[in-house]
Parts: sequence; C-alpha cells; structure tokens
Amino acid sequence: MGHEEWYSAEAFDPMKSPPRIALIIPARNEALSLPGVLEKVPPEIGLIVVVDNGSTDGTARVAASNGARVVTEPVAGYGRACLAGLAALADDPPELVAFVDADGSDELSSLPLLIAPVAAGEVDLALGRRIPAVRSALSFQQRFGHLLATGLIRLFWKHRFRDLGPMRVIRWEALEKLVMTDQAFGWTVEMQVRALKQELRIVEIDVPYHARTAGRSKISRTISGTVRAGSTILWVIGRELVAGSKQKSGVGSPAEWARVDAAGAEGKYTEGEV
Ligand SMILES: Nc1nc2c(ncn2[C@@H]2O[C@H](COP(=O)(O)OP(=O)(O)OP(=O)(O)O)[C@@H](O)[C@H]2O)c(=O)[nH]1
Ligand SMILES: [Mg+2]
Repeated sequence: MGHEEWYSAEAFDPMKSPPRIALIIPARNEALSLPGVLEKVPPEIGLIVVVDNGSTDGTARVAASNGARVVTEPVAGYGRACLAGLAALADDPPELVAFVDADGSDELSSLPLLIAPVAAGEVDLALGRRIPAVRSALSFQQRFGHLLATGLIRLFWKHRFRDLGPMRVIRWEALEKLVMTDQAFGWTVEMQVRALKQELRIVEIDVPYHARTAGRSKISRTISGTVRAGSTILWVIGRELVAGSKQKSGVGSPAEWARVDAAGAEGKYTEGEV
C-alpha cells in the first residue's frame, strides 16, 4: 500500500507532512464492542488493523464492514495478535504505531494526547495510564498485579511506571529496537522493560478507562486468566532481568516472523475481507 493512500492529514501542522500512524486492535470475540471502538478512532489514524485472534463470533466480518483492515491470527494470545498486526505492517511500515483494546475499555478520544508527543519527536513511547471512569473498570486483581509489577520494575530498573495499560503509541524505529517476542499477556510489560533497557524516551499520560462495553472478559475477570496473566508478567520481568541488556535489533522474534511470513504466503491473511 502506498504512502499517500493511507495517511491522514488532519490534526497536524499543515507545514509539515503528517506522520503515518497505524492502529493495531487485537480482538478475540469482540464483535459486539468493536463497532463502538472503530467509530471513535481519531482522524490522525491512517490505517486501522484489527487482528482477528481466532474469533468465532464474526469479529472479522464486523471489523471489515466497519472499514478496518483485517489480519487473521488463528492462535490465541494477546502478544501473538499484536505481532501478527506488526507483521502485516512491516512491508510498508508507518512512522508510528498505536495499540488499543477491542472491548471498548480504552478512551479513544484520548489517543491524540498520546500521539502528539511521539509525532512531535519529543518521546519514543507514550503510554496511557488508566484512570478508572468507574471503580469497577479495574478489578482488584488488576490493581494489585500492576502495583506488584511496576514495583518490581522500579526496584530492578529504577523507573516508576504507573500502569501496564493497553493503550500506547510508539515510533516504529523504536519498536524495532525492542524485538518484541511475548505471545501472551506479557506483551505490555515486555515492551515497557525493553523500552527502559533501550533508553527510549517514555511518557505516561492519564487516560480514562471504562468497563468493557460488551462481550466476555478473557483475562482479569476470570480466575484462570488472572493467574495466567499474573504469572506471565512476573515471568517476563524475571526473564528480562536474567537477559540483562542483550538485545538484537529488528521487529519481533525471528522465529515468529518466519511463522507469520509463512502464514502470509499461504494466503491466511485477509485484507478488508473475511
Ligand atoms: N485475553 C486475550 N485477549 C485477546 C486475545 N487476543 C486478542 N485479545 C484482545 O485483548 C483485549 C484484552 O482482553 P480482555 O478480555 O478485555 O481482558 P481484560 O481487559 O483483562 O478484561 P475486562 O476487564 O473484561 O476488559 C481485548 O480487546 C481482547 O479481545 C487473546 O488471545 N487473549
Ligand atoms: Mg479489557
């Protein structure tokens, strides 16, 4: 896809060419909440990629009919879905990549607040720090888990993060330095720890956070999801500690890329169709 075909010029300094920004939305059975999310995507976003992560409820059809490019990742896993979205962008990468969830929890109208400092070149990574709009938007397990994880990061890497929320914007070049590999719930913590190791410029910006608008929770409201997410986050922190500062460059793990490339070559990816 050519440059001029998909970037959006609104909301930026007309003297400068606006950055191309792609939004990746991992979605697993979110057909009910997805239309509300897609309708609120701000004009700065030039390309919306919904990664249909093994859904059985017509998520892909809903995404395509609401104007998103659909990438298919049949194997479940939050990180897997994000990696598949990035793989689909790699041929003609944008300058900036944003991530939000598909369940309606993120406040899309706040996304421009995260885009602005990255687009202006002031930071490499902007993270949304979730401020619950209603108390129930963040469960006790989530609050406790994030307090523990951010406490450990502070202990080991001397940086005080306030959250590990899903909404974030990162410069593509910075993302390449992180070599993201996590295939599950460790995605956000891996990105944040590796961003510290690579000395990226990071900002956290308060954003409202809602309860999911429809559909079923897969992580925080289920016992198995909470246990798996919590243990994965701790595992990633431990692994990053042991790995020290060694890191190759590139986007994603080479193994993962090979797999994703093969899937693409077999025509498993669909663009704008189901
Ligand atoms: N858990 C999970 N989520 C996935 C997967 N693939 C994509 N997702 C999306 O990742 C987002 C986060 O999952 P949620 O089920 O909302 O988890 P949560 O935010 O802890 O739970 P809620 O409090 O109910 O919102 C949603 O947009 C999912 O659709 C996957 O394999 N597992
Ligand atoms: Mg959610």
